[in-house]
Amino acid sequence: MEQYAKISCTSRYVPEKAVSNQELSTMMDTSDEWISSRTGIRSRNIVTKENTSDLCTAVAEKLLTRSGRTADELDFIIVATMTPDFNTPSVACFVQGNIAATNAFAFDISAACTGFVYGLSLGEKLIRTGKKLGMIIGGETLSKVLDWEDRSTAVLFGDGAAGVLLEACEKQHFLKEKLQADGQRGHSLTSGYTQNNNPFYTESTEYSNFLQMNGRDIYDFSLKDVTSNLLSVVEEDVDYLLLHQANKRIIEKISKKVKVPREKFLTNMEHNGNTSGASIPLLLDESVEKGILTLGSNQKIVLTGYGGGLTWGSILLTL
Ligand code: B82
Repeated sequence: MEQYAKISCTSRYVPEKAVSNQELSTMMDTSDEWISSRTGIRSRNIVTKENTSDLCTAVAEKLLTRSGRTADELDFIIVATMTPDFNTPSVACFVQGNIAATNAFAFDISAACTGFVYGLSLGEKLIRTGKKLGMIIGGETLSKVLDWEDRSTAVLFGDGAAGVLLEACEKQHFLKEKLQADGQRGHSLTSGYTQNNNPFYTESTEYSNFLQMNGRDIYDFSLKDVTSNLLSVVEEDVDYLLLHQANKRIIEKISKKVKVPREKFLTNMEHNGNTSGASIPLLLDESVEKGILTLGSNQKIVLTGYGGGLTWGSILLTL
């Protein structure tokens, strides 16, 4: 019998310290009015101690507690992140070790704000081809890659992690998807350049280690390429759309372009800021907690990620 995948549990973990726009305005030349009118962000949570693997481990532990599953039942752990603790080991391996998921293989996905959507798509294929249970987690500590002297980027991002359990079932929940990338435009959003310091190397640093973005270019990308991607999967009877939470203006514009009412687009950038790979699963778990979304309800939703790479993609699924 054919085997399908479904999301059977969600969870999230954000660090304790909330930083308001007001607090940021005491540290740099900015204001609540400037940030909130352009982005819809009022507050974000920032780590004071934890790294990405700590946030993701908390998410994984919650997923196990909530679902009643045990770590040894897991076949795989996928973490979407652009801010791993190390380049190696992966964050997913830290999580695997921390929860002792001894039967799971584990790896990270590097697809910036699209990472969770890429990871969920891949996880679904793993289940369709025989695996029974996996975790897809998006987790970031973007605060460590921000230039805290640059008011144009430092105010936009936040830290956090969230994820889902993906399990085998008999009904098809994943209905459509379209994943895309354009490496030729990759330099419009970069982070974490590593300078080569080997004794033979003669080039000097060309790129910043900090997160840098060309706002205008990626804004135009989100309105043009992401809109057409979303149009290729969206259906008339879709209940809710969960887009990457970069900026409320992007969501308002895309809503008009795809002619889907703004109320169907869920948002939470107001209190989380832009959490890159964590933004979509954070929105998913918060919406489940609020009762807007219910697992097992058959609600039809679209998840759309877009960001560095450039990468973008949408999945249409039922809960
Ligand atoms: S912005 O360039 O300052 N701008 C658009 C002209 C103001 C509305 C800006 C700001 Br502020 C915040 C975010 C963006 C943006 O376009 N972000 C993204 C676009 C595509 C993919 C990812 C992102 C992201 O920020 O994660 C623009």
